[in-house]
Amino acid sequence: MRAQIPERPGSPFPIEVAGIVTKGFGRGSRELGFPTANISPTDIPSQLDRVGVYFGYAMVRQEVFSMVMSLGYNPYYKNVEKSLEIYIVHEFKSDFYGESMRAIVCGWLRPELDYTTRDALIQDIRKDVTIALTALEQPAYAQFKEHPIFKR
Ligand code: ADP
Ligand code: RBF
Ligand code: MG
Repeated sequence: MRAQIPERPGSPFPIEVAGIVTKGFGRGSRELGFPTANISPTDIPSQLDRVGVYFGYAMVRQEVFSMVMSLGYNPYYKNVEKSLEIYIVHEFKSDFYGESMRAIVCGWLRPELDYTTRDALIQDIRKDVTIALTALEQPAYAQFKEHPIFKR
């Protein structure tokens, strides 16, 4: 089910995302233990035409962190509207709703899946984080932490 992560990012990556962090249903932190910073569906770049789970880097408050991203309809929750949500691998002391976020999407992890239990979804997100952090250690991916969109 999970695709092999290529040694270096290939087309269409890297893809830039930028927007203001908006409110969602509040389930990420409350139900899953993975808060996700959502951006408005209108800020979803057209190159991101495939729903699923991705990884890369995201910047908030001038600092760049590793991230995993979910794009789509969260089949486990049967959302009607498409969402783009980023879990940043960092413990923040406060929320950052209304603040700007920029990201570089470096690669694809897997399709969005439905699950029989919430625990199974949580386990898969944990695995996504581990795989993402390993991939981002490779120089071909790590270089995007210094991407020009984070300097503007
Ligand atoms: P919502 O449905 O409103 O997006 P979440 O439960 O997903 O609610 O929480 C997301 C919010 O939590 C983000 O908008 C951000 O302000 C905050 N937050 C705190 N820590 C993180 C983190 N590590 N990654 C992403 N968002 C975080
Ligand atoms: N939701 C799903 O319904 N199916 C998934 O496969 C799925 N994968 C996710 C992977 C990651 C890395 C993250 C951060 C979220 C994922 N979600 C998935 C979205 C999750 O349901 C959503 O973040 C919460 O509902 C809070 O909005
Ligand atoms: Mg969220």
